[in-house]
Amino acid sequence: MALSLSSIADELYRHQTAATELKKLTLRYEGLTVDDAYEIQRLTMQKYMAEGARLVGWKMGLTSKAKQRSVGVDEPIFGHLLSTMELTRPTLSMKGLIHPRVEPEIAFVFRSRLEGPNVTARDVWFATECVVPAVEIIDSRYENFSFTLVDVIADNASSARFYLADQAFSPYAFRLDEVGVVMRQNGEVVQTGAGAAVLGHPVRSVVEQVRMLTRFGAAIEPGMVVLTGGITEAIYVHPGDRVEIAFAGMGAIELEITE
Ligand code: OOG
Ligand code: MG
Repeated sequence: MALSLSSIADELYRHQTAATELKKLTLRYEGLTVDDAYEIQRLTMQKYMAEGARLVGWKMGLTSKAKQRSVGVDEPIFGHLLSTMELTRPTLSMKGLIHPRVEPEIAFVFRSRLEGPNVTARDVWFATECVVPAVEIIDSRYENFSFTLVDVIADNASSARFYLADQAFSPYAFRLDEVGVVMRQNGEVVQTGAGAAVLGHPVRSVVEQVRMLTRFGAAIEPGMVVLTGGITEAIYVHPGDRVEIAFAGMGAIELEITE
């Protein structure tokens, strides 16, 4: 089995780097488990790291009911965030992407390590340096953006790019569950939501992240970022689009989509 997981990781890596779609793994390989899928994810990410990418954090996904419903998967998942995925300016090039979608998120940045099965919200606050409005660009490598739980985990939870706003905030500055988000595409309101969409409160997503990482022998390390999960449904974007995401009291991100 070890051999075939690594050949599946090779296949995903090829599709991720070439930006080409593939057929769901679960249609082609029988009996893949969630643990297998996380192992495929880890093996795939190791290939990027062997080429110089750094692990800069983690992302939670499918933490909101809207997102779970839209993809037909009813439990949270996590993925790796690599230095090569981070945008340093709010401009998204379609190069290297298949059918990208954009979603608003709250990011946490940590100053101390978090690990263990029994981490509480209190531990998370104590370890948090700041919170930052963020946008994630997801780009499932599966045909039609359609997958099962096992498929999406293997594909690093659809991670493609992410961007953190310039302004960071004290974790105590706002009730993050009550932060409202308005997403506009070319001036038109396309999604609205509030932080509470993320497991009731984004801090719960970090608690869940640590719990899941602990199961796989990993942790949140000092300096890492965690994306807590889409606050609204993700929207498809195309070259020439301007996406504005306003976070009440925390400013806005204006993302420009180019060829
Ligand atoms: C899976 C990734 C979901 C989120 O924030 O919920 C995600 C997908 O929908 O492709 O990143
Ligand atoms: Mg996301």
